[in-house]
Amino acid sequence: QRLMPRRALLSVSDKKGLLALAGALTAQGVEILSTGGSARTLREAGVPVKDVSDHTGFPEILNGRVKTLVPWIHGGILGRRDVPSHRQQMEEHNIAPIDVVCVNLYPFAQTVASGADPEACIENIDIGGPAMLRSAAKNFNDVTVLCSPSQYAAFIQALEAGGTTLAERRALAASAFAHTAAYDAMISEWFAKREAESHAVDELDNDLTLPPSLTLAGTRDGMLRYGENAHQKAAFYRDGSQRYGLATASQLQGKALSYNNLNDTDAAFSLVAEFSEPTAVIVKHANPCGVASGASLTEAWKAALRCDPVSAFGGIVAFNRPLTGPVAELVSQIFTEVIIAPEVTQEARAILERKKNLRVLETGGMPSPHETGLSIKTISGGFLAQTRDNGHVTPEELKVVTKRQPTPSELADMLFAFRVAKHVKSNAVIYARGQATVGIGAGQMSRVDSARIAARKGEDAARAAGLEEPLTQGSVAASDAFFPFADGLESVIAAGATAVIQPGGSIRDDEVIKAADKAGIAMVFTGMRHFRH
Ligand code: 93A
Repeated sequence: QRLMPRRALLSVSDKKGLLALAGALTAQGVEILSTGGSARTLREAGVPVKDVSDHTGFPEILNGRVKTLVPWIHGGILGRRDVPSHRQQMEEHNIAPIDVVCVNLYPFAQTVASGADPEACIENIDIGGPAMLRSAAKNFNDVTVLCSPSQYAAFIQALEAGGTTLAERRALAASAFAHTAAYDAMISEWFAKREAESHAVDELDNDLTLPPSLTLAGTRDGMLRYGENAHQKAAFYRDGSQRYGLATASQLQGKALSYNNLNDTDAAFSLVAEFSEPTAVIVKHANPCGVASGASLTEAWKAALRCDPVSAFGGIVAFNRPLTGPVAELVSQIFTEVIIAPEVTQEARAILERKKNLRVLETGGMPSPHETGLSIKTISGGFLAQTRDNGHVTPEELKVVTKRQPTPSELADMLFAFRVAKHVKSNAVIYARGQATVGIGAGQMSRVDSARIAARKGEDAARAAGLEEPLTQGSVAASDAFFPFADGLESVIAAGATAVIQPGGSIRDDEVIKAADKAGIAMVFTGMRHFRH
């Protein structure tokens, strides 16, 4: 049984096929109601049309956000013609039945695809259209619903045949619900994507917020897995200030560098860059545990490792010469976190490749230890900035303060040890012999403690090497700052040092010099201090 409509509501964004549809309806004597733009199109084409606002007695408001969301429209669509109470209530409230609803929705997808701003996308979320489609589809018993121009032709044919059948209306209802479901899915996807994006941005921002002054100093090279500890966020910023160094090195292999790796590797490479002879440095917790120069890197490596083989486990190793196969072979005998060198030969690479996790960095050259630069350290509520410690003492600047003059070899070792001291956390006391550290005492609150720890390291190393005499016997000692009392000096004398290098400048220098003379050792003042904290 076909149902001939008496009233139709046309509200379409896509005006395609609209005039043909309206013409067919008009030909059957169907009254046409229409919303703003659709009504205008029809009227301009000479199709008789009644504005929805005239029909409802209620204007389109809120820039069209509320055009059809009124009882005179939804009541007209949803009211059941076969239920007397519905008919009665419709009459009571002056609600005229609407038998055809033809709607196509605001072009949300096209708006998004056009790259429109979010506000425009949101304005293109159709509310009234889907509401009418769903009302009409729900009441398919009495109402025909059209949601796409592709459905018009069949509908026009049905009209000409006396109206739509129930089966046709039910099929159209199914299409309408599928259409609104797909439409909502599109919107929900768009929201979900935006949520995910905004969370990603939030996360990045919350990850690490640096004072703007610091952010300007460098470009963030990406987040590190974490900071010094797993609960700290961290990132590496490069400021482009160095040509050959950690920041410009290429990583040849191994796991990603961690915050502590970077910090330690920087310490190791800055220290090894101090020396012009082939030199090896092993660092743990940003302090060296072995430094040595030699005729070859092999010699240097062996001597550096001898200083503290226990601490060297899991260390950071730096060289100032191309890393060759034989040296790579030696280094791979102990567990190492990072190796950094100006160059890594093909032979060395092949050897190191066996250790999958070992991080190997090639810098392409050595930085100058005299480079200027800024060193920044944060403190609560701000940061401290200073020029980097690029100071160094030449043999001519040394002042011998004892009766005994240092021998040329003592002098060479003292200069070596003082250069190492510059890279050891204060209080630093270093024993060296034959251009190799033999005891390093770092980061103690008392200089005497640093001296004792360094001496003990020399004893341990000797024991590990199967030697009777501690390695500090006959060594030289370097102190990063002056000895405030004679006790520190007495401690290094007790460890077997025959010559001492220190800045001098204590008000008790006389006492300290007297103790040196009494022991018959040589002592030189540098006039330059190398605190490092
Ligand atoms: O802004 S709406 O969500 N609120 C409404 O009340 C409403 N009624 C119809 N969108 C509404 N429409 C939509 O307007 C239709 O779905 C159609 O896409 C469009 C037709 O508007 P016009 O006839 O003014 O071009």
